[in-house]
Amino acid sequence: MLQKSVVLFCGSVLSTVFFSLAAVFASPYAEAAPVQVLVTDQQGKPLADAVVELYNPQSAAKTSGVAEVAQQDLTFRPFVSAVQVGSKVDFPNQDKTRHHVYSFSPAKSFELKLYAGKPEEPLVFDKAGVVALGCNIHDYMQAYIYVGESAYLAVSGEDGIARFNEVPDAAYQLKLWHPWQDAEVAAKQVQVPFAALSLQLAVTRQQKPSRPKKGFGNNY
Ligand SMILES: [Cu+2]
Repeated sequence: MLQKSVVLFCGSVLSTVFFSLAAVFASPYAEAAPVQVLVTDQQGKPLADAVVELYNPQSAAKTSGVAEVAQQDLTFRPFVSAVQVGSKVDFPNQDKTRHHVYSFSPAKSFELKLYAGKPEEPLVFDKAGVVALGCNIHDYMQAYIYVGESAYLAVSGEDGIARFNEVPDAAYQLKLWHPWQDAEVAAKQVQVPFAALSLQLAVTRQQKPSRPKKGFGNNY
């Protein structure tokens, strides 16, 4: 009888220890939830291709991933991507033609001669900043890679919404960037979770770069 109560006692102590350990390992965040941010232009119209970064010191400690900027139909896809510092980016050429991808941006200066079906090693983006991509063979080809410090980065879709799968509850600096923005935007302090967040950004809209129509003097 005595033995049994000792065992029970030990069991409850053990489970208390495990629960406390779980709480320690889960720290500093208790909860994480999906987060959505709506980005609109100065007329209130949804703005696609806007990068939203949620930064705090913990967010920078996460591991980085792999991203892809393909060349397809003589166009970079996607037009805007966002990756964390230290991420690898692949540049697969899905066209039959050759591309010569380059960037002169201080965050990453490089050039890649890409042939169809011949994969190159992915490049590591190890400096925060915006990397503007071009192609030496097709002048109109343009794309951007936003290299952020945080693991929490999202690019808005055609509906203007930047979607994050899971962001731990905490205070963040929200950074907003768009290739067509009229001016740099100051970072803004936000607290996650939030019910709804809508941001307005003044841009000068342009045509998204894509393969020129036939009959305009091109012979690709
Ligand atoms: Cu090209």
